[in-house]
Amino acid sequence: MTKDLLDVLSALERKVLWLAAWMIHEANHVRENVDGLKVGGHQASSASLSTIMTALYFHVLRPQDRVAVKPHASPIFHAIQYLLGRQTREKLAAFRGYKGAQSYPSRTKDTDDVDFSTGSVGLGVAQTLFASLVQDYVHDHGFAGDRPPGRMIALVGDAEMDEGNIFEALLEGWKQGVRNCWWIIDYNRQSLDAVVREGLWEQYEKLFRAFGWDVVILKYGVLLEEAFRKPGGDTLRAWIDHCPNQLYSALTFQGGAAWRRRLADDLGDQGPLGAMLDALSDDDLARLMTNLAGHDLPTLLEAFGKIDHDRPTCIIAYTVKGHGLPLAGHKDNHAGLMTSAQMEILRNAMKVRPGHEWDFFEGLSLPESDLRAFLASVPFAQGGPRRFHAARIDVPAELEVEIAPTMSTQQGFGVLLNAVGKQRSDFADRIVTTSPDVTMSTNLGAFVNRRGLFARQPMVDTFKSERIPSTLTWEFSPKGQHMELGIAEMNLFILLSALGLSHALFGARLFPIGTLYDPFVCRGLDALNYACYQDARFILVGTPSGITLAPEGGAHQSIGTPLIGMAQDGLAAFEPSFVDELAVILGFAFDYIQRDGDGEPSERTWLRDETGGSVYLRLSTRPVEQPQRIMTPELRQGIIDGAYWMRKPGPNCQVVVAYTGAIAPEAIQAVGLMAEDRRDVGLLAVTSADRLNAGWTAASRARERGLPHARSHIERLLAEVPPHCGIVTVLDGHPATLAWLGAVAGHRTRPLGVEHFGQTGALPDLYRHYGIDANAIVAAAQAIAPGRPIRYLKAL
Ligand SMILES: Cc1ncc(C[n+]2csc(CCOP(=O)(O)OP(=O)(O)O)c2C)c(N)n1
Ligand SMILES: [Mg+2]
Repeated sequence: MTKDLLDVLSALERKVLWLAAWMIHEANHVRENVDGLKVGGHQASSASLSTIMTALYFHVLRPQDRVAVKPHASPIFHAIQYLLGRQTREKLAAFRGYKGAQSYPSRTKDTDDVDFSTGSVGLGVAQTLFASLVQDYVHDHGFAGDRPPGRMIALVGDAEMDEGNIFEALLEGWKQGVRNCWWIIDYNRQSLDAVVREGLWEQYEKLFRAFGWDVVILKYGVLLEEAFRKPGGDTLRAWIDHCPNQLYSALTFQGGAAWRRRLADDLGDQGPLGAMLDALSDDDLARLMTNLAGHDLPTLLEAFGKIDHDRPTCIIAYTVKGHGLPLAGHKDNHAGLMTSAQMEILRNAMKVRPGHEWDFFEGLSLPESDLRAFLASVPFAQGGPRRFHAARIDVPAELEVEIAPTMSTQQGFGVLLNAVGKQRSDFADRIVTTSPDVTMSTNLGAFVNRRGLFARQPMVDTFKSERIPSTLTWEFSPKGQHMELGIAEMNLFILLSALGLSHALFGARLFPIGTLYDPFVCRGLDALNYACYQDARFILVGTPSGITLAPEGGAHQSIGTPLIGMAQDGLAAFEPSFVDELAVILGFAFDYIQRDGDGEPSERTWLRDETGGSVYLRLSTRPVEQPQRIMTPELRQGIIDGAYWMRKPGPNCQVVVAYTGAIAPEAIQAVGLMAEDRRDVGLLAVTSADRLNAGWTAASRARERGLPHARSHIERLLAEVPPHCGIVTVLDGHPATLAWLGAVAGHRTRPLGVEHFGQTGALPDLYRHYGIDANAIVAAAQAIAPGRPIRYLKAL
């Protein structure tokens, strides 16, 4: 480590700190008249990582390394990318503004090469662990070419460690033999509200070691270490080691004079130590006492340089929240914002002239040419773009499936994947399945038997080698295609997020499929949201679902998931009734998750289908009689667009029944039961309320913006329905899912569904109890579609 390097890095750290402070200042003070809302500071929170990030990005990192940056360190991240030529001044000046640099690093909204979106604390941390597992997966399968493996690094807030999903990930990482993963804890001993408890680091240390991680504790910088070695230094070390976090923070905020008073009070006249401290000015004393390792470049560089192995490593680095700023150490500094007067003091200290705030080299004492040469040679910024574009993989135009006369969509899913598993193709080889301990019970078993489980080290299935009959072979190898997960659903979604970004992170296209019981989608919802937010691509299968999982019991019912499917951005939700529909949808999904166009919405559906996204399939274990029919191109298109007429309404139609999913037999039966008393009854099969609704909303918006001919799929379908006709909608889920159909063309509508939760029972009892059986559909039809009494109801 040369002095030149240290000089350049400390100059850059100053610059980064200044740029971050200035961008937040601009966001607040310059633009505060726009809406009167202050956007908060986070100056302090980002400053505590300024030194660590300077060391990493300008010296330690390589292009193949990937980093999840603590959300509030976003300004530091953007400032660094700016200096590396990957961020524009305009975006920095518009920090937190419309189309400006984002408040939290965002893969999709930022343009400066964010590896993982963060913001919901805890998720980015776990994502690095799963990304390192995925890195191993793609290397072992030969999908990564000759690209060297990188280190997956999380910059973690100390209070962020409260999030339970981090510990779930740790346990999973231990099981899977995680490596090439660093978690650097920004140990500033402050959260949002307060100062953290004493001795937290010891708990972290024990915990990480218990999970097989190396732990490196970086506490003091070279100035303090040097002082400790001088006569009386032991006393100083003992004092600072025992100094409570709150007091340390308060003194840091107060500065040199306060340190001097306190040390004198606590230590009295300590001979050589007193002389050493007396010799220092107030500023130098403050600098000494806050010389923590997380702000000491030599200590950081040495520590990072020493990690020459691939073992997972936790680095606990002591830092100061608000380092280098007048907010340093104050317990209320999280949202704190420097005043204009304080900014002027910082400006003077940084030697930045008004009007030159964004200039790269303003105020730095090193020659500009040296700094330019250094920036041009930063290892992290060598080579081309770090975000890869993996080629599209051909997927079969049609998925083969043998449909039994009666079967469930979940069974159909198993049969379809089994057939894919038999194929010898690049497509089939790139499927990777995963499930949180419900592999068997979600019908992934046949695929797993064919393709095996993934682990870097082969592991035999002892039951198999002992010749004990079992339906499932649980054999691990580096070529296996199923990633076993423990029950934690958060881990499922974070793994799907990592697998689903493999094309961009590692240049290796995968087709990730994750299965879980539908109600537990809610358990991992925030992770699912973040996976979609960062545009990870995967297929999620929620099965079984609704109250239709009756024998599974009331506690496993899912009601709101169809609404989640509709509302979740980046996720196209489908709920097929029949296996031929599922085959079409799954085939579509394999293509859809690979799309990355940015064109206009389709003029047929008004869906942004070119852009693609992830896919959610809500399936069922209910055996349903399958229709014998030919899959015409028109039917196929209807299934994908979200709906088709199972029975077209005639010109005098009085009632339409619109249904989704496993409840199809009840809808079909109800239509039959009222055929004699209501004319031309229509039956609308809705395979995706989500896509229908999205198309309708987009087409409406297009009309409002001056495209009068814009029509969505559902508008075309309902245009055939006479205005006086009533619509009964029904699904095994919340009735709001389809209730909006009435607003499309102004038809009177009665939405049926499930609003209450938790009753166990056999299917007919439950459907009756919740009012979604044929009888309830007919009764609803009678209520909203005037006409003679429906005989069937009288007969009951
Ligand atoms: C899931 C979630 N809950 C709450 C928040 C609000 N929040 C943002 S930062 C923070 C505390 C941060 O403390 P720490 O991780 O120690 O970072 P520091 O500010 O000290 O750098 C909280 C509670 C959030 N972003 N995400
Ligand atoms: Mg903190």
